[in-house]
Amino acid sequence: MRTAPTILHLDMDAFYASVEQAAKPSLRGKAVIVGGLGPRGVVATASYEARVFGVHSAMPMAQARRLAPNAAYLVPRFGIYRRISEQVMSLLRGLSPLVEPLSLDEAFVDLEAGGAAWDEESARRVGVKLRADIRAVTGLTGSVGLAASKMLAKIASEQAKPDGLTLIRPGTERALLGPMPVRTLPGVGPATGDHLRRAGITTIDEIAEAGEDELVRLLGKAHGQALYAMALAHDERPVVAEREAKSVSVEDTYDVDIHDRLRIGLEVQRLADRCVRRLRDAGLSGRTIVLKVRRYDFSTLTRSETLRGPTDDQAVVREAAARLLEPVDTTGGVRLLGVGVSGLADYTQEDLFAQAHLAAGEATAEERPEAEEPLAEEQAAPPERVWLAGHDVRHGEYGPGWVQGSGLGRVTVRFETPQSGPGRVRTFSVDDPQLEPADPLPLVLDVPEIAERPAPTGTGA
Ligand code: DCP
Ligand code: MG
Repeated sequence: MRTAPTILHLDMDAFYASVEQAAKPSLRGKAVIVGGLGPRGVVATASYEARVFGVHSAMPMAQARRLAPNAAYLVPRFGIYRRISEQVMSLLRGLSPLVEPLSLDEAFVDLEAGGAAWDEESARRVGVKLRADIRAVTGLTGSVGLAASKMLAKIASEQAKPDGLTLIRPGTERALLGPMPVRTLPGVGPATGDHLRRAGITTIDEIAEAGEDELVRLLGKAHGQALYAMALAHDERPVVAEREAKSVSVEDTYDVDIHDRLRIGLEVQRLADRCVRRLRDAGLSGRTIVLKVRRYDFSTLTRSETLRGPTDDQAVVREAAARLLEPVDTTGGVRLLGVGVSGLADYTQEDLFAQAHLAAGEATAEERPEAEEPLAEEQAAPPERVWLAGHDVRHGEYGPGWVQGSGLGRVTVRFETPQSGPGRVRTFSVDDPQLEPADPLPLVLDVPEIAERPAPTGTGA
């Protein structure tokens, strides 16, 4: 393991919710919950003000509404999240060629590979400047962890949250990890956590004390050994640049919404077959099967299932896709279906034990609420316009604003912009000819030029 804390982990704070607060002045300092607002909706994220009420990612929206009835509930605006993510990732790439994004708001950077840092002091300097640059360019805050390994860098950024920086000095890792709960380690999700607890192991020290043999007995060879090594703070995983999520997917948009459940099932089978052909043509196989369903109201749902091992088997993909479709409510009709197979999941993100014990028949379907912006063609003359809470609009007389809510033929709009003060609300008829959907406004107007690399303030020697 390297001897300097030159692996950086960045994670934006309450990402979707922070974007919404930056865009909508009236929501700053307030409880904001972003996610699927339909009956089966799930929380994507909650602002820190909303977390006080116990609301968190992946919680059913109905439960969130009970816990925080006065919060603002918004549908995600993926377009702007992606744009801001690109700005952040490009700042990271200015630091090093070795940038490994894990999601829209999270990445590892190998600072040593880029020559940006070589010791504790230079690493800290880079981290401090990065946070300031992110703020200047995006208007948002991100937390930074610095350590000598990926695992510790990620734990550090978690500790730094929100809006902070934590550096873990090489040599202090064991003492720091020891008292922490086992769930802190990458690859330990609820299933592994429960399993270890039943064996009397709740802290990382207790993993180390149990010894490798015991861990292997409890969790199997690969995972037992991996977990034991992590408990001793051994983590040699390199930062891998642009780990291209190897995935193949196909989708179809239908001219007329499909209502017939049987037909939907057949379409999913057809897409599964096409997806497998593409997979084989590319010489690939994957472990995660993904089903995408966009309903009549543009609400989009992605469900996935991870298999025990990678597959390019048509029957396996077909069956998994059918299983994923089973619980999906398609009353009202669907306008788009998609099937995909994606490559290996990063083990820092998943529960190793749950995965290992997942037979093809036991799905741990993970649902992510999505409400993607309707495609241009789909926007053409919908019979009745849908005004999604949080989405951008423009009114001929009052200018730019966002949908605060709609129902009973009315839509309420708050007229404010990222640069204005909190604005006022007005109510219109849903078919008011003056009101139209609009593009998101930039959060920062004059984005400063950031030097590609920090000015050298010392020698690399
Ligand atoms: N996300 C999601 N569904 C989840 C988890 C996350 O849609 N189950 C989305 C919304 C988050 C974004 O991904 O804003 C980033 O996820 P994080 O886990 O980093 O959570 P946040 O950035 O929201 O909060 P934190 O400050 O804890 O990082
Ligand atoms: Mg985050």
